[in-house]
Amino acid sequence: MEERNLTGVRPYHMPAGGWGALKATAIAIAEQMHVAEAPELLLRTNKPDGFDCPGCAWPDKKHTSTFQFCENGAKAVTWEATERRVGPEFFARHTVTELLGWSDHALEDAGRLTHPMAYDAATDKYQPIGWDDAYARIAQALQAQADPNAVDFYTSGRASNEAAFLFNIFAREYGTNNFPDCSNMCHEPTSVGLPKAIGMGKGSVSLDDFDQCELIISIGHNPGTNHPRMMGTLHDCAERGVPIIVLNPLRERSLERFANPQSPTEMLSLTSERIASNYYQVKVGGDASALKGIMKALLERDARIPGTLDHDFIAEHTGGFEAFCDDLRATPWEDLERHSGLTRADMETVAAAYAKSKATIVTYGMGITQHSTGAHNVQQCAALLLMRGNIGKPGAGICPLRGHSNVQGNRSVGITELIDPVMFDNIEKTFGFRPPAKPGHNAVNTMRAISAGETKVLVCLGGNFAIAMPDAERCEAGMRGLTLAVHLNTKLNRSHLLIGKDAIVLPVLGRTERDMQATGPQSITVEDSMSMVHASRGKLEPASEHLRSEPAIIAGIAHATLPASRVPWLHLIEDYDRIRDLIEKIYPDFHDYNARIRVPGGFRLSLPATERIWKTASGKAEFLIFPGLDEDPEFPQALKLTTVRSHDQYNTTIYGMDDRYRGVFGRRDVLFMNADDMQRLGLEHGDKVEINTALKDQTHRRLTLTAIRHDIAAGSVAAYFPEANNLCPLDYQDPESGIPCYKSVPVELRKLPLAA
Ligand SMILES: Nc1nc2c(c(=O)[nH]1)N[C@H]1C(S)=C(S)[C@@H](COP(=O)(O)OP(=O)(O)OC[C@H]3O[C@@H](n4cnc5c(=O)[nH]c(N)nc54)[C@H](O)[C@@H]3O)O[C@H]1N2
Ligand SMILES: Nc1nc2c(c(=O)[nH]1)N[C@H]1C(S)=C(S)[C@@H](COP(=O)(O)OP(=O)(O)OC[C@H]3O[C@@H](n4cnc5c(=O)[nH]c(N)nc54)[C@H](O)[C@@H]3O)O[C@H]1N2
Ligand SMILES: [Mo]
Repeated sequence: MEERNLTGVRPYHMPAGGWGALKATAIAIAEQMHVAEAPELLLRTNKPDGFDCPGCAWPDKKHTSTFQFCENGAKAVTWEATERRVGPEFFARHTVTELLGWSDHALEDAGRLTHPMAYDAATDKYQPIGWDDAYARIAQALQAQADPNAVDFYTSGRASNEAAFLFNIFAREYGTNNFPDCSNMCHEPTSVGLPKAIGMGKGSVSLDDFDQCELIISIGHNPGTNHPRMMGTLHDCAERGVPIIVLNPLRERSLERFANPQSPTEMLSLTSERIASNYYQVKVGGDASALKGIMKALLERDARIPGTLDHDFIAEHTGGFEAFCDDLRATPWEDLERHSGLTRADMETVAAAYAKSKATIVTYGMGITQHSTGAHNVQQCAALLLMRGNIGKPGAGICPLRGHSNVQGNRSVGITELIDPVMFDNIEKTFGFRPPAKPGHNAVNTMRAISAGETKVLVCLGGNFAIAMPDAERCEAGMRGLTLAVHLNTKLNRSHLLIGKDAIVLPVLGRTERDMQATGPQSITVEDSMSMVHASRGKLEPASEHLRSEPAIIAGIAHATLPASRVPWLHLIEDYDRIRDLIEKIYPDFHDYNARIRVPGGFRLSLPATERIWKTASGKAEFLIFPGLDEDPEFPQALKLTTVRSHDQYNTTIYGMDDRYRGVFGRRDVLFMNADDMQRLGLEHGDKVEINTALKDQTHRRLTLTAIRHDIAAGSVAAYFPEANNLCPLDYQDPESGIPCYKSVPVELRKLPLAA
């Protein structure tokens, strides 16, 4: 049949990267700022005396590399350094109701926030407010709460260590452990699942390990878009002949072929490097089965070829191996094939490649974590590595790809809703108060409490909480019940417009900007995906003279709210070294903090598993069994919806409407589908479909999109986040880690007439 010609949908056959990426960077710069200023700005990214790129948490070698070209890093930087401004005149022109009709792209594209603004119900507009008045209004609302647990403190992962630490101490002194954060939607399964397996909730590899590895297994991440600087590393490994095995339901172009914009030869000769040696299109939600199949094949191989498994390592360093093997043996191949979508031969091929490699890295992203089995999935990755002793040796290990550029650091300085007795003891010793004994809310529990009317005040250190969360309609209704929402942000977003009784938006300095305090310009510090902590210093003139730094705003609110506080808030922000001295007292791993961040490249936090010290209950690394194979045993026939990022977005920030490498241009209203599934359901390329969640929980969730044929595993469909968040149920989460299942929602489709 003749293929329908669809506007803005055409296949992309070029390698990722290359001149296309260079052109896209030039356009991004030209749209947002004076082209003459851009090179200087971009050259300061990720330099020892420059600022940390807000784009992603991938590290830089010794943080001293020459300029690393990165299209999406440039977008993140120029989006912040834009010349457009959203000030009092802007708000005078637009009511909140009118702004609610704008797209997410249009809201942020309007420019940088310049003044503190407070909502005025009479005019339905945000009106300017002075900083002290804003602090007083917030303090009054906080002091009015009979129960401090009626307040929630949300952190998005761009905040610096200094800001996150002050936020932590402020909220705990105020009297709550309610710390929802973006990590609850991102790598919580790593933070919760990995410690039980290897005694720490962070990655074990460093960049040097990538120089020495013999095999990379890459699962559920899209680095060409989300960690573009990682492409340079993968490209180098591929060039060295290292096999790269990919498990991903979508054929992501950058994982197939990549032209390195860093390489003059490739750029001039229009050549590129193959990235994946083997690409397996696992079903959405099929990773645990695929990993179990690979491990089962490995076990069977070990019976034939002794030495396949590292029995010495297993005996000396691990527990639970026998029971783990019994489970693998008892799991039939047919089940593993059906649930993973891979054949037994595929899984045996991966096992054979793995058995050949003396040093293997498993690297993964949201395709592994955002599932009802997220923590188990992470543990299966760890088990695969443990079978051949691939943790705690050069060239090997586990490499979770963190999201926001400092999401890992926020956790290291205490952003957690859980009770941490050591931290609480140190807080008591240092500040003379003890945080409350009751655990607080994570992100999902916060949204539940908001929609139940139990949370009255929400204070957000960055981010776009209500839009990033599942169940958009429920979140919106909940936000409208708040007494007060406070948002510290660089740009206007939809969460600011979901107003209850009162709302205050406070404009913050970005990473790129100079942060001047009483003792002079300040540096902040961040931690990358590989636990390296280093300083970041912005140099640009701030977007407005009214901006304040995140630490200064938190200190201002704390000072106003807690007049009898034992913390010298205003003294601390005069010189951020003073904040770091306190961080070191609460978290001894940061010892000699101020001295060590002054060394170019910074320092690495301790990672016991890298030295084969296992901080688990048993003192050994543990093989943990994943019971059962299906995430949603109730819905074996349903299609599984996964929600993904386009190439032109940063989470809820939509830079533009293209998704170049997936061949989608100028639109985001598509549902990626497998050709056989379309045929089975009587759908044609370009048909409109109504998507309904198959979960039976009394809520009718639906969305209309255009179905397009795409190279995606059978039984799996994909749509863009955040448009599809309405289809993700808030209560559908991993029981272990609490993460919402953004990457595996059972859905049913209904064909609509084209005119619908
Ligand atoms: N430019 C840019 N950079 C970013 C971000 C951004 O939005 N834009 N976001 C930042 C943040 S906060 C994060 S957390 C990271 C996110 O980085 P990624 O983890 O790369 O994020 P996603 O786009 O959500 O999707 C990841 C990949 O998972 C695959 N996938 C989907 N479902 C499954 C599954 O069930 N199994 C497997 N194996 N794969 C699956 C998808 O096909 C896709 O290739 O990136 C960070 N960096
Ligand atoms: N369906 C679905 N939903 C998802 C996901 C998914 O894959 N699928 N991914 C989840 C993940 S991994 C994450 S991390 C969350 C993201 O959730 P969030 O972190 O809450 O959201 P962002 O979109 O990153 O936040 C964007 C806002 O950050 C502000 N901002 C930017 N830079 C700064 C800064 O330096 N300081 C301050 N204070 N503000 C700043 C801007 O005002 C901008 O509007 O979304 C989650 N939601
Ligand atoms: Mo994330």
